[in-house]
Amino acid sequence: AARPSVGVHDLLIVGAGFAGMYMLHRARGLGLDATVLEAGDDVGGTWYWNRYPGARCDIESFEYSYAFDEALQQEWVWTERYAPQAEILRYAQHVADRFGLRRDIRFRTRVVSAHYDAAAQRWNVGTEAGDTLQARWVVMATGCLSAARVPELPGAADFRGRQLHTGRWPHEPVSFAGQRVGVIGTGSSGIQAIPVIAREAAQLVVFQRTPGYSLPAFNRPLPREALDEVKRDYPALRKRARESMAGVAGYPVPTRSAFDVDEAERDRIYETHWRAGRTSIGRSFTDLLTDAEANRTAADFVRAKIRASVADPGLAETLLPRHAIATKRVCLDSGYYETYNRDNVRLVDLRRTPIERLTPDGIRIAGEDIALDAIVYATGYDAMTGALLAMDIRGRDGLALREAWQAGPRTQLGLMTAGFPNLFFVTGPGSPSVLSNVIVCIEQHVDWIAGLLRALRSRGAGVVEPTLEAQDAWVAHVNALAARTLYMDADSWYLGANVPGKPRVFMPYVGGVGPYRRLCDQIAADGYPGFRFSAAGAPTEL
Ligand code: NA7
Repeated sequence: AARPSVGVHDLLIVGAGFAGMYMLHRARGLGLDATVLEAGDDVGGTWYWNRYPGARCDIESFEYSYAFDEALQQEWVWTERYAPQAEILRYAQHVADRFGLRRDIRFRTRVVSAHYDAAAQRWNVGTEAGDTLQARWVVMATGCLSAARVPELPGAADFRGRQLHTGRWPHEPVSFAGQRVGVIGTGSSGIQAIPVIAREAAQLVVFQRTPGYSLPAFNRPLPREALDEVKRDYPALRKRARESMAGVAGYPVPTRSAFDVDEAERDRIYETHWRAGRTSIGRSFTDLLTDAEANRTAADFVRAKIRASVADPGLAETLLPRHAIATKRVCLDSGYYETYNRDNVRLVDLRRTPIERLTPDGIRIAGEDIALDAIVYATGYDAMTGALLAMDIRGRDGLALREAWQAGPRTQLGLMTAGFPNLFFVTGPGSPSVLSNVIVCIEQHVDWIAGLLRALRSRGAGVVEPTLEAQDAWVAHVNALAARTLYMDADSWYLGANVPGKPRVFMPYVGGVGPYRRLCDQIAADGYPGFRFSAAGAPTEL
C-alpha cells in the first residue's frame, strides 16, 4: 500500500495515459509514494483528447491493451476488431477503477516545469496553477503524439467559423450537419475523420499537402467466440508480441527479399497483406525499408489499389503517394478513397494551390475563396519531443533540456538523459515506441524503470544518471540503424520534418521491439553499465 505523502513524494509521474497509469500501479507495487499529475480531467491520454469523428486504433483491440494482469485481460470485452476511441477510453477508465488509481492522480494539473535540486537530491515540479511539488524521482509519461500542432496560417484569427484540432476535440458532441467543412491534413487522423465528416456535412473540402498510403481496415464487430479464442492463449500471444519487431503478435515475420519471388508471387503476397486489413504491408519482405526498388514494388501495388477506388482518374492521380511506402506511417481507413467519389467532397491539392490565408468566411487559395463554416486541423503533432520541451525542464547545474537537446534529442535507451538525474521517460526519443504497438513498449519501459528503482534501493543509492559515453554510444547506434533505411528520405514526423525549425534527426529506434527489450534486459542483468549510481542523502528513505 502507498504511504501517505509527507511533502516530498518518492515519485511524481506526469501524465495519466496508459504509460502514467501503469507506472503508478508498478510504483505502488514497490511500496513507493507516487502521485500522477494530469492536465485533463480524466485518465486515457491520447484516447481522452482524440475524440474526433472516426477516431480508432490501427492495432487490433485485443493486442492494443495491457498484458500485465491476467484477470484484467480475461475480463475485458472488446466489441470491434479495431476499437473506437470511446471504447479505448472506457477501457482506460475501467483500469483506473479496477486498480483504484484515481486516488493518486491529480487531474486538471498541467506541469509546466521540473527543476532538479542537486543538493537536496530532489525534483521541484511546477504546475500551471503555481503549485510546486517535490519528488526524488520523476517519470515523464507525457506521450509521443500529444503536443498538437496547429500551423500558423495568416488570417487564422479572422475566421468567423469554428476551428478544431483532431487531438483537442471538444467533449460535447460536434455536429457538422448542413455545414461546409474544411479538413487540413491527410495523415492517420485526417484519413479516419474525412469519411465520417463527409457523411454528415453538407460539403467537405479536403486540403491535402502530401498524400499518404492507406489500406482498408476491414473493421468489423469482434464476435465473442473470436475474442474467447484469443483469450484462451493470451500469454502466448503477448509473448509473441513482446518478442516481435513491431510489438504485434499478428504481424507475419518476413524471411525473403522482394526479389526472391517473381512479380506474380509478389503481388499475391501484397494482396494477402492488403486483405488482412493491417498496416503490415511494409513487412511483406525483408528489404522493403532498405531497398528503393523493392519498396517500389509494394508502393506500386498500393497505388494501383488507390486508382481502382477513385472514379475520376485525375483525382486518383492527386491522391497517389510518391514517397517510399512505410517510411511515413501507413494508415488504415474505412472508405477513405471512396469518399472522393461523393458529390459533396472536393480535394484541394496544396502543392498546386497553397493556402494563402484564412478570411472571415473561409480559406483563400490561389485565385479562389472557399467558403467554410468550420475548419478541422488534422495537422498532427510535435512528435516525441514536443510535450517534453513544452515544459521548462532543468537538470544539474541548471542545464535546460531545451539546450541539451537543441540539435535533437539525446538519450540513453530512450529512457533517461545525461545531466538529468532521476528523470525517466516512457516512450522517449531513442526508443522504438512510435514504430510499434505502443502499449507493449509502455509496459516494457515501465517495468524496466521499476527494476531500476528496485536496484537503487538494493544498492542504497538514491540517484541514478546515464553516463555521457553510454548515451553517445546509444545515439550513434540509433542513427546508424536508421541511416541504413529509406526512413531517412521521407519528410516524416519521425524526423521532425513536420515542424518548421525542428532539427532533422531520426528519433525512433528502428531495431525493433523484441531486440530492444533484450538489450534493455541485458543492461539490467549486467548491473546497469552506462548508468552512474550515487548514495542517497535525501531526506526521505525508500
Ligand atoms: P500526421 O500523420 O502528422 O498528419 C498530419 C497531416 O497534416 C499530414 O498530412 C501533413 O502533411 C498535414 N499538415 C501538417 N501541417 C500542414 C500545413 N501547414 N498545411 C497543410 N497540411 C499540413 O498526424 P495525424 O494526427 O494524422 O497522425 C499522427 C499519428 O497518430 C499517426 O502517425 C498515428 O501514429 C496516430 P505533410 O505530410 O506534413 O505534408
